[in-house]
Amino acid sequence: MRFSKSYIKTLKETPKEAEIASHKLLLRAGMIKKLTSGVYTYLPLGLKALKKVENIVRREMDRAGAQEIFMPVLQPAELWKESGRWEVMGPLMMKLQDRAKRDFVLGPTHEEVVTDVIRNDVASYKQLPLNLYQIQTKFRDEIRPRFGLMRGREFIMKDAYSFHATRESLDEEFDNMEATYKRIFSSCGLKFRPVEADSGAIGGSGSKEFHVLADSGEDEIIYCESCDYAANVETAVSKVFHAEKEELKAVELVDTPNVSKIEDVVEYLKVPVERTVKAMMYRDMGTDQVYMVLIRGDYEVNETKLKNAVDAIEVELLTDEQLEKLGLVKGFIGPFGIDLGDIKVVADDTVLEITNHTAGGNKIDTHYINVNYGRDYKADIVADIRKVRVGDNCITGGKLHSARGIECGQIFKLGDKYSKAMNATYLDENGKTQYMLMGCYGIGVTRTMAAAIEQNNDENGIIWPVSIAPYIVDVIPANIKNEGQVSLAEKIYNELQAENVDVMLDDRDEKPGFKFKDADLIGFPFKVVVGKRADEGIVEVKIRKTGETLEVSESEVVAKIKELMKLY
Ligand code: 9G3
Repeated sequence: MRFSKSYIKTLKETPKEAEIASHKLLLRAGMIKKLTSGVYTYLPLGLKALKKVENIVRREMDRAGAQEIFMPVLQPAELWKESGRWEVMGPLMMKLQDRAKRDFVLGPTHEEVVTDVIRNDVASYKQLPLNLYQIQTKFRDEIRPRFGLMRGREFIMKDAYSFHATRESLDEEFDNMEATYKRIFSSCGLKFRPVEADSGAIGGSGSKEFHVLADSGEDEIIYCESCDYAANVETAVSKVFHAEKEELKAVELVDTPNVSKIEDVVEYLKVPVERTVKAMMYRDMGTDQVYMVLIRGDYEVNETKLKNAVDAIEVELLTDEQLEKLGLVKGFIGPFGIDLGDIKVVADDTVLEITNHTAGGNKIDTHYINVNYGRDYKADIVADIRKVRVGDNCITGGKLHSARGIECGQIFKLGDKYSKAMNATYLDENGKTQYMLMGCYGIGVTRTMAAAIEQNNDENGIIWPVSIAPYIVDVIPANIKNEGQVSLAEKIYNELQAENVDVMLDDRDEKPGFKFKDADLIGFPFKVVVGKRADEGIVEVKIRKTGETLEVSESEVVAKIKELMKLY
């Protein structure tokens, strides 16, 4: 491509609304242009990189035995009513009506559509297993679209859906997709980690996320320094050390004037924090059920685990006035010596291991000591609802660390959630009607492209991995008025094109420095500068990632570039 002919508008200034590197650089390099909040146009350079990511995904999904289809964006509401998700997804769904006032949704995901496709076609176990995928635009009306392509309202996802007659077959495909995702993210030149994840609203059991590691990542990943355990903090678990068991003592109400924070209770009552229990008051936002959540004083409640324990879509802490209305004394709430009414108690499972623990006295400036679970109170629900802490021990013993991650992929075992709701059945080998088992597998293609920039940039701009760079080489004649330089540059440009190397020729009538800055901003992996030594047949090959400059004779340039392409 000739630069002088291409539609590339680089920006000197960073648009003020851009906060993270990829958002700034995609705009400055002229790769995307915002249409409206969370909605972007992909300009030629941006689209070329996007297509490279898509084609890596496509190549590996085909290789994994999945078959590509293309499903509609426009989905009838009936399907979502059948699956029971029409009402519960809230304002995140982009809904619209057609001329006959029929309800539709712009697809945020395609479980309902693909299950509808299959249930009318697959009738026998002989047709299973099946893995269908698409690379398609999705719509989700995010409250706060931000970070450019990282969290848009219209974005491109590869979403795949597999159908199985047995659990073993589903487990096999889940592992096949995990291996495939590793190949995809490696081929994109990304540093990533697969982590245990929460199945969330999608339901089903067993899910893994693939995080591209970057400080700007929205997610916190917990990982063990000595084994390969890694999990999203939402589901991560760790080893717990309990205070040693004591003889049960009698409960006692003690005055603790103005002592409510855990560290003050520990100080005032001279008890180890492992022998304290705090009560947090939560509300299920769907059912309004109030929960008294009990957890050891040195841990924090993990709201994702709590939601799963009480089967809520969303939970939130009660406000001060809601506490008052319930007659609860903020800072001194506890499970003992109180009429709970229809408040349900949820206890983190560590609470059951503590003998003679403290608890709120349910009266201002008081606490109970020597409270014992079982003897003095019971919980309605007992579960691990704690947030692991950096420095905790992994269940295998090693220390747990944390890193920031950008979730670029997620794979799920759905089970029969959708096939049951939508009656997708098949006849098994005994002629018996069975529900299919499903898996689903997503990759945020546009998000992955942005994540690649988060991981590969410096103060001059983007540093594209060769595999997804819009162009691999930028051939730059240093002086456009110098016949010799221009014709050698053209010669090298044509040779690289003949070798199917994506090459840009910067034939603009601009100073070399101007062209170098553009080349570094856009992030071409290599520059070939045809300058002063052109008449000796010597050109410079500059490597964007390392800043290295190699003197190469013109006859060696193509071979050198092809050799370097294997390394970056
Ligand atoms: C919705 C809306 C937003 C959503 C969903 C549904 C996320 C929804 C989860 C998934 C699960 C998998 C197939 C590919 C891999 C991910 N946000 N999810 O189901 F209606 Cl508005 O999308 N889907």
